[in-house]
Amino acid sequence: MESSISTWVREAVDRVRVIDMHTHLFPPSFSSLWRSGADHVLTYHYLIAEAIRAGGRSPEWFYGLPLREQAAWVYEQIFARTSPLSEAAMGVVAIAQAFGVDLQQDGIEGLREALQHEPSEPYAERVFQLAGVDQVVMTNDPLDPAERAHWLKGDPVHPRFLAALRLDPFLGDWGALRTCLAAAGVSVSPAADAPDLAEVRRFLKDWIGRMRPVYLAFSAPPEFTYPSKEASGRVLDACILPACRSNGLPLALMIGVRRRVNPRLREAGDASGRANLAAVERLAASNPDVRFLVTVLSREDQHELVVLARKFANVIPFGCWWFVNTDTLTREISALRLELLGPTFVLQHSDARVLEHLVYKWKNARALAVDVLVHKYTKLAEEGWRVTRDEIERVVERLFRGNFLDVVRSV
Ligand code: RAT
Ligand code: ZN
Repeated sequence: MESSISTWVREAVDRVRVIDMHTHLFPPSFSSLWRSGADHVLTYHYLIAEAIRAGGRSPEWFYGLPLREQAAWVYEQIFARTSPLSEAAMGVVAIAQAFGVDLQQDGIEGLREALQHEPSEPYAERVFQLAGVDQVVMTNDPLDPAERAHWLKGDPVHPRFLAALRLDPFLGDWGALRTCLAAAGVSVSPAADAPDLAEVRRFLKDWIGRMRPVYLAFSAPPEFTYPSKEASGRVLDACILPACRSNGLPLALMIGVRRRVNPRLREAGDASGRANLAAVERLAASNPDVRFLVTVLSREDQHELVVLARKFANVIPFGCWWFVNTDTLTREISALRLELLGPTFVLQHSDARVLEHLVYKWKNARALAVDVLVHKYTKLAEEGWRVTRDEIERVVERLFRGNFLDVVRSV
């Protein structure tokens, strides 16, 4: 029985076509935002933080280099001078292997030759096939001028790329939001009063119509609280939640990020902190008609999130985010979720920033799913349950795609 279970799980996990519910990828038509190729793979911000630790140069020196030299320097620190043992470094090795590059022999030049830097639909297709991914959800910020320009020009969005309307500035400081809105041609007063909130609602309606997102989303610091009398609390209650309701869209919350604790590291300078999950509890309780996809950044919050999800069916935990997307912690978190929720969560998302990330992030997610599911199904068989191939396939399908599709379709 044990060997059939292991074969059935492996085969189901190998075969499943993933829906990746959170990435930072863009389609080839959004050319200025497209990221692929060896130099981008090597200058992933996860690796920049590690290379600067190892290499003893300042962030200012590093960011002063052109992209190719940054990549070569990261390669030198992490791959040439030591073993690439971190999660992100091993990811590069896995990408090289998938593209048939012997990194130890061919080095950075071998990787540059095998991976394509320019936007290209056939190349995107090849990477999606290599990773076994069907569709990815982007992170779409209507307040980012570069991104806005692509949408306003009406650049076509390839069907493999789904949109998600990302609203971080709407939950931040009202003054900063005013400045961003003004740059987008929307004028609101310092008061954040009823007419201002009506303007924000109009802006969201406009962008939901243009992007056709599958969900609305924001990331928040550990201090995120609900309800709140601050302008951000009013924006949430009077604009974002009503937009979710009227468009039948879920809201994704990513909580626990402390932005730029080391600003010199730029994108690599964010850290994590413990979230206030009582706020999520109040949000879920006061808005039973909205579904919340929730992920938390600190390891310490994972158990509390799962317990909360047991109490509120409109809370759906998703993925192992950023600093908890590691070999060790993804297994711990996914087993914990299965133990307390059954297969009613979204197993993983990639957070890919560079196209080829899909390859190693989903390879890792598949490996973790095999380990955790073989263990659980073996135990289930020992308890006397006649495990079938069919039920394994259905659970794998739910964890890698079906649960997410149910959330975005059924609200
Ligand atoms: O994982 C990351 O790359 C982070 O920089 C963030 O993008 C995070 O995932 C986010 O979406 O805020
Ligand atoms: Zn992200």
